[in-house]
Amino acid sequence: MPGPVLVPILGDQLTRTLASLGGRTKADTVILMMEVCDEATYVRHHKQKIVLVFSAMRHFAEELREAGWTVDYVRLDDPNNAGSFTGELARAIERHDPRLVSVVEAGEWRVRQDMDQWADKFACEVEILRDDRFVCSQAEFDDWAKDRKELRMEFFYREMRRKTGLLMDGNEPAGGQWNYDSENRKPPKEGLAAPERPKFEPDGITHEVIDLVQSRFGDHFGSLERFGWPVTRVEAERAADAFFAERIECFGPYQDAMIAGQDDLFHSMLSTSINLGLLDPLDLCRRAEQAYRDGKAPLNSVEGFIRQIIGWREYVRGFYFNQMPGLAEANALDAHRPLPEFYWTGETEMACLADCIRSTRDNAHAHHIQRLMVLGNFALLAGIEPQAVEDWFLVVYADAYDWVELPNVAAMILYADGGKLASKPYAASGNYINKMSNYCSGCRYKVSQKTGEGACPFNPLYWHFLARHRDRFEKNPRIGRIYASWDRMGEVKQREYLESAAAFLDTLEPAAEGWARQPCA
Ligand code: FAD
Ligand code: DLZ
Ligand code: SF4
Repeated sequence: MPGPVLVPILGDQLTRTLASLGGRTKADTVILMMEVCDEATYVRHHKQKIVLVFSAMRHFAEELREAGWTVDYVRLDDPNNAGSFTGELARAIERHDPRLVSVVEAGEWRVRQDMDQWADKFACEVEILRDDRFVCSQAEFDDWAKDRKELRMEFFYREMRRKTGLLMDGNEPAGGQWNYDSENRKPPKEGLAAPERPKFEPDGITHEVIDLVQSRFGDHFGSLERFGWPVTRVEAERAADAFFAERIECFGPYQDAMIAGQDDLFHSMLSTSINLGLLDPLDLCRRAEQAYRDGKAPLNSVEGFIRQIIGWREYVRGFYFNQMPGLAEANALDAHRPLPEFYWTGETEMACLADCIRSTRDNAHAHHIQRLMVLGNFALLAGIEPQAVEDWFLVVYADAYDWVELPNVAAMILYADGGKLASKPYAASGNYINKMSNYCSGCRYKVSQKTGEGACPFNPLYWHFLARHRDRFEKNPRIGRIYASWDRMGEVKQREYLESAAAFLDTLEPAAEGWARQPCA
């Protein structure tokens, strides 16, 4: 008798329609799911992320078993646990003697490298299938990218709109424009409040995982108290229903707004579920379009939401595999300052950073504009070493996977790729944060003060950044003109800016070693 087909399903592949399950018969298939120490500790993930992934994996295994599949589930506390995907696959091959291992390509470069060795390592046949949960295949992205001097999301996004037919009226974009971003930059008005998103009470499975994570990874960053992420498809669907019913209308206009203490605002908070595979991104886009077609949501909100998914999400994934492995080492701006300690402790008098780090610690989440224009902007202006910033972003967010975190951090916020992904760095002074948030009114620094003791640190840091990278950005069509303002200031004012920035940078305590990475115990 030939052995069964062995189907390994990784922690971010929790999708019933996964390509490796297509056309399989239940009697002839063993599904392998593995909790392994390597994955829990290649960076010291936020505790909520480990709970989320393990709990979602255990619930998914239950769901598959209830549907009649045979699932071989290896728990982290199995005394024989080999600690790695490859080690566990070797043990499973001994147990089941499969005729074929069929697996969907891993989302992370690191794991893909290991997976590529499996065919040589093991005696049985190994097939690696394309992850068809993305609209754009890698071959298609590479083909789109190959003769372009610059890769720009906007043009890629239009291709994806045409390909999916989303928000298309024939050959034309719905409403006559491709992009309604100019309507999506409203500052938060006084009293603006978003409805609370649903939180999901931990059940028995989640509680068991919480205990495991407390005992094995209790010293990792972050708090578990507020854990309320969807861990099943049903919960994730409920979270999506609530977004479409209550928050999508304001999603667009207030996409860039920030309010102290209001951690979610009108964001969907669906990235953890999409990235795990609990929600189908294309299906969410179709629901968003339907809301627009039914007159239940405005076009600027719906187009903005769809652009984040079939635009940015697809684009960064294509970009990641197109640029790896070099992207992980890139440091075009030659930035070498260590990550400040306050990124881990939240202990800073800068109210904007303190609030974003508090939300990150409590929720394993911060919304896009907090990641981009506060946490990211500071790291860019202060010249923090890209690899340290990348590690931080990979550790702290429940939705973080290398394929999506790295392009956003290295290329979008730090310009470490030298401008392949974005046409300019997202550098901003305190003015921007003041306009888009209520942070500055509660800050010990004065946003209107440009230099000297008490000035908002973003103000001198902004000019310090531009001055030190003048050679690179002076000819940039999108920000080059700013140097005329710098030149008009005159030497005395310029020196004040540079000295204020340098004095502030001198006060930054570098983070202790070992926050982000430690070997598997
Ligand atoms: P919404 O604001 O509701 O957006 C809807 C969906 O669009 C998101 O769920 C997400 O799937 C997608 N999306 C939006 N922006 C992006 C983007 N720039 N790249 C890819 N997908 C996007 N997203 C991650 O999923 N994982 C990460 O590790 C991650 N790291 C980031 C790091 C930085 C420095 C920045 C600037 C952005 C990062 N993002 C990351 C993108 C974005 O911030 C999150 O997807 C978003 O905050 C998740 O919250 P939400 O579901 O409420 O998103
Ligand atoms: C993030 C994560 C964690 C913490 N643990 C596991 C695990 O034990 N087993 C597993 O299959 N997946 C885990 N994951 C998600 C993986 O890191 C993710 O599937 C791969 O990195 C994608 O290449
Ligand atoms: Fe942040 Fe500066 Fe505003 Fe303080 S004054 S909250 S540091 S932008």
